[in-house]
Amino acid sequence: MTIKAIIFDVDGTLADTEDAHRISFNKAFAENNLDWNWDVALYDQLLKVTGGKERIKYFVSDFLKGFTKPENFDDFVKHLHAVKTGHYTAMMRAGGVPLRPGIKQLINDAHKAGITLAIATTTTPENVSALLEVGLGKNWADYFSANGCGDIVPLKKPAPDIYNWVLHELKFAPADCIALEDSYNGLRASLAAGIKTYITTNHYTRNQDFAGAAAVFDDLSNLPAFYKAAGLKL
Ligand code: XBP
Ligand code: MG
Repeated sequence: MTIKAIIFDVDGTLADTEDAHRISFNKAFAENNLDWNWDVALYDQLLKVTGGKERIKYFVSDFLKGFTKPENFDDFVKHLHAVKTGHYTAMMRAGGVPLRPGIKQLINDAHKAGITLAIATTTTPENVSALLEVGLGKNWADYFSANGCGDIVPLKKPAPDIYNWVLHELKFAPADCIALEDSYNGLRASLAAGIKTYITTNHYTRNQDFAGAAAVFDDLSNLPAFYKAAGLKL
């Protein structure tokens, strides 16, 4: 099969961003006089739910005892998440998180070879721009033919919605594409969309279940090994 497109997950795949997210959530909680603190061990559990707003609701429902939800709970969560996103994008713009090993080279090699590139993520569009403006430069969007982020689909990963949205945008069949992911939720989503998927792990996802993945790598520091496994002639 000739690969026509590579679809990239963002958090944990393009860059190891989850602790920057975690720190940004904690800043937003403190600023709103909430004594909530998501340490690494708790955040590892909360990552079971994708999407920042959904994750806050999961925390309130399944981890908090005795918290009285404010009346307009949805607006309360949206506000917390907007404050969090402000902190996260500021961290990214301050050069907070570099792209993971091999990612920039892969994007350049594939783009030069005429392979279509796309993004499929549950994170917020502002977060993608802030990360990639630093990682790939201000014209970062020129590399990508589709940028599937956050709330544009009804269901976030592990649902396949964001990958199906990207396939529709690209007008490619699943068999024309490969996906690059970091997590169980991400893999479930891309496989449910019928897309052959390669995994690069990180400290949050390394012990997750990657059954069904085409291959699992620690990272892409050995690009030739990835190109060989994926059948990419770059
Ligand atoms: C990972 C996520 C996101 C981030 C937080 O997305 O699940 O929710 O943890 O970002 P990806 P938001 O699909 O790129 O791995 O607060 O913007 O959701
Ligand atoms: Mg991810």
